Amino acid sequence: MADLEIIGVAQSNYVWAVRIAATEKGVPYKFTPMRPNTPEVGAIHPFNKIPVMRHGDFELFESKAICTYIDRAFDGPPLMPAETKAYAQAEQWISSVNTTVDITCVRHYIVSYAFPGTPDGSPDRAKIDRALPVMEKQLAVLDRAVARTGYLVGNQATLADFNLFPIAFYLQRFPESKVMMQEHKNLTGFVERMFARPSVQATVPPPPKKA
Ligand SMILES: N[C@@H](CCC(=O)N[C@@H](CS)C(=O)NCC(=O)O)C(=O)O
Repeated sequence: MADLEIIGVAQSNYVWAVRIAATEKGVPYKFTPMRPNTPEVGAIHPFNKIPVMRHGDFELFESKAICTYIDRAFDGPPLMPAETKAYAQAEQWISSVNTTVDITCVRHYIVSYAFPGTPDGSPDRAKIDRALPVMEKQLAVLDRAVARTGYLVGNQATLADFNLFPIAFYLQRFPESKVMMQEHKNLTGFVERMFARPSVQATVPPPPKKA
């Protein structure tokens, strides 16, 4: 069978999560750097987003679906808990992070620094300021969620943690979120613990190229 191919931009939190998942599973893969909104990505993803995946003649889009495929198609340590309630809790956190935390922390806040779309390229202050109070609440929730065991579910890392980690990592890079992260010691500890994992060390994205 052909190698797994993961396609996207290394710095994307979702691409990083998928690469961590493949590495945790012990699955070798070819990484093909490719931006969203390109014909190559659009040929796989109907909304032209990254990551996308190819395995032989099988193609897939959406990070969670890709991670699930990797978990089920290959031998290796399970990425999701076996027990039903813990499995559902991992699903719960993936869904919630992707539909709530990612929107505020990445799409509204980080993107307003990294790709502001302002006439002079300066950060989109209005959008950042609107995101901050919502982020405060979300980070407090996440801090409480990892307080007991250091992981979102159970006492070992699951896909829920691989999915959250890139977002929490990037939040340490921007001014207001860096301070917020420092105020949430459980979440900071989570980032440190995850960052030390070989799967994360093997997939740390290079700094983004200057435009
Ligand atoms: N729900 C999707 C989200 C994918 C997504 O939003 N990817 C971003 C990069 S992190 C993207 O492709 N953005 C380009 C765009 O929306 O035009 C997933 O989990 O894969």
